[in-house]
Amino acid sequence: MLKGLFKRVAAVFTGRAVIDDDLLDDLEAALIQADVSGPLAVRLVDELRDQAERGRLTTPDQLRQALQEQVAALLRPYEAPLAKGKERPTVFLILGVNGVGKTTTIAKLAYRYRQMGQKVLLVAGDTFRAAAAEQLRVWADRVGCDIVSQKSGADPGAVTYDGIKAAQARGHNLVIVDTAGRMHTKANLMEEMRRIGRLIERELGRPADERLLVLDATIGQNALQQARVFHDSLDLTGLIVAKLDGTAKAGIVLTITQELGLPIKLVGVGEKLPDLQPFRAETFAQQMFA
Ligand SMILES: Nc1nc2c(ncn2[C@@H]2O[C@H](COP(=O)(O)OP(=O)(O)OP(=O)(O)O)[C@@H](O)[C@H]2O)c(=O)[nH]1
Ligand SMILES: [Mg+2]
Repeated sequence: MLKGLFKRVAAVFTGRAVIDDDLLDDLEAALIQADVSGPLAVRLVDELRDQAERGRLTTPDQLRQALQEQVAALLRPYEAPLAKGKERPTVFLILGVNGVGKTTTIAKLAYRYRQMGQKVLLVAGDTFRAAAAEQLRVWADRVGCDIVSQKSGADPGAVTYDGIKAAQARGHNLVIVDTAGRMHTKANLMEEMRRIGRLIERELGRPADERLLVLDATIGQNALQQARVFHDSLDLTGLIVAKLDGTAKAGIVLTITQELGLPIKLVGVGEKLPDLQPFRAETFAQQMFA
């Protein structure tokens, strides 16, 4: 169980005996500090105030319970399983800005599918950073899966092409394509990503089964803008929120799902291979006050 996801929100309740304006105002401020968007925080607290005025919530404890239920209800539509290609191989394209946790997440994903007995192939599509392919290879060895790479500076499209051809020839169930971290503000890098997306579509006869954006839960509001830009150019199928173990501002999860309508497919909760979990609205809401 993760702790402190909404540390400041949880703290608002300590030592409170009654529901009053002071408590509700502090709650609204704490939600915003936890990166819940302003309009959403206001809406949530207004609903709670309304319930309190009707006498349906009488203690701070009931208020906390009601908030937890609100959050679970808001997030429930955004739970979703990972897709499976209608033909082999299933292909996942993993995207995101620098350092958010893409490569680690890919290793965790590979580990997960290996545990299920699947034949997995990683594509070292980050040809930009010299050590990137090597980092992925170390993970592939640990997980016990295959990898396709080329020398650094190679065309990421060419590596991706090789990877798909290899998987088709050798019967892999799943191909996961790593990509270089890119700033969503750099149009040429986003165009390169779109090109890789088109190449996958051409080779598979369908788009990559998952186009997943990895977000760093610790960076706050900037994640929303990143998600918008990536979604506009690559028609994302979902999000992976990494580093959820290290944040007290998990409100960004609420903000992004409500604003973009994208499901959260997985959450990263640590640096080790098993530290990747399906996103569960109920669990997330419980963790708010853990
Ligand atoms: N605590 C924690 N750390 C994580 C998690 N996921 C990744 N990290 C750490 O974040 C750092 C960056 O991870 P990478 O996987 O290399 O990130 P990347 O997006 O591939 O980075 P670039 O390829 O440089 O763009 C590493 O130190 C990881 O161990 C997580 O869920 N929790
Ligand atoms: Mg990487």
